Amino acid sequence: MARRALITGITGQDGSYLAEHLLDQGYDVWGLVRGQANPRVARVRRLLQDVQLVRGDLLDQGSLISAVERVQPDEVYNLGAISFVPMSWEQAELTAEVTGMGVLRMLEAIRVCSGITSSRAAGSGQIRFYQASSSEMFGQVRETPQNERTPFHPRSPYGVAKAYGHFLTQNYRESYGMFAVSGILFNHESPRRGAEFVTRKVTLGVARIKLGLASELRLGNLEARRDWGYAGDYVQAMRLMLQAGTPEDYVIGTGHTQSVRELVIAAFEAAQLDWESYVVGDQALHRPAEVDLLCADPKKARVQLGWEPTVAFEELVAMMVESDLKLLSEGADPEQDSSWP
Ligand code: NAP
Ligand code: G4F
Repeated sequence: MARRALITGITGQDGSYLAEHLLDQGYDVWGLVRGQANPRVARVRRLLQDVQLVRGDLLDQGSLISAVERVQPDEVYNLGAISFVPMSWEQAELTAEVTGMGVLRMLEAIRVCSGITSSRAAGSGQIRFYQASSSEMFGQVRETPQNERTPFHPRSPYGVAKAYGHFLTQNYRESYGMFAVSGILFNHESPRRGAEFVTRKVTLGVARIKLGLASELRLGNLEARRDWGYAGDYVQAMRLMLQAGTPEDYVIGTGHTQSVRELVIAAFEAAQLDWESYVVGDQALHRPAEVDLLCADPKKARVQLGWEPTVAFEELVAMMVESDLKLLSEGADPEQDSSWP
């Protein structure tokens, strides 16, 4: 019988790629959707027609229990979150509730539906749980590159909430014997990346300038460095973690790091434009506390899971510029959720 997966965050970048990957692998895929009139649900219905939808919200414990009871999943992928770091300063409490406490609610839904108590540990047919942890937890890094043993020093309410979810996942594994793991994923991007994140903001900005729809691109800190990979590669690592013999956490990244400035140069070059003629520094886009440098050590994932990234930084940036040029040329508005390449 096909394995059954429940994905929270199905309307997001990773949810879409993970759903496609699991469908390819023969899974029955269910997506948790929230809201009374969430416009992103229509996009999922249109582009992921084989995914079944179930209503629920990471803020609502009862809805998660009902969803798990209805779907009867073999695997749960918890990708739902407030994921935009600047928003976590503006709405710190909401971020803690969704990105942090949402993990507790999802784990509790699995525990209750599986009949697991402190005296009755998880059995062999248990639901396997994946938590979307983040390299933001490393924050002000203590060492470079960062691996599974690098201490955390989060620099935003988002990073703090992710650290809570990370340790809680570990705790449910240790307390109840649950197959509960975290993927500590470094930044990963794609043509489906939200327009608020810097890669997509830059590639959309370049496309608008190239097509004569804009004359400048306003950006914050150009010196921050990130380890950027391709989302399509990273969702494969999520599934591999849940197929492993033992539940363990893994760092997922490329092992390379580039600055925002290098991202900008690569994106403008991909459209044969001179970046210095268009990019404008904007102090308002700098963060109260910055994560200056992220660079993964993905050796454990390579050795134990056989996982490797396949798309290099320049290729990723060129792919995103090309996709945004096509979308805008066709008259689509990527700020609206109607389009999803
Ligand atoms: P994304 O595109 O921002 O998607 C976030 C998802 O969370 C959306 O589907 C959103 O659904 C859902 N969500 C928000 N509030 C919710 C709630 N109250 N209940 C249920 N779902 C809710 O994020 P992404 O880039 O795909 O990332 C997926 C996960 O990986 C996130 O947890 C993120 O923090 C984490 N992560 C991402 C990266 C990266 O570089 N992309 C790196 C490390 C970790 P709505 O349509 O309902 O708003
Ligand atoms: O693209 P970003 O907004 O991503 P950030 O903050 O690294 O977070 C992303 O990756 C995390 C994994 O490490 C995820 F957990 C998280 O959910 C999210 O997906 O910003 C990247 C860098 C920052 O240093 C920021 O200061 O780009 C810099 N930046 C410079 N100008 C800008 C801008 N970021 C944004 N969003 N917009 C700018 O105008």
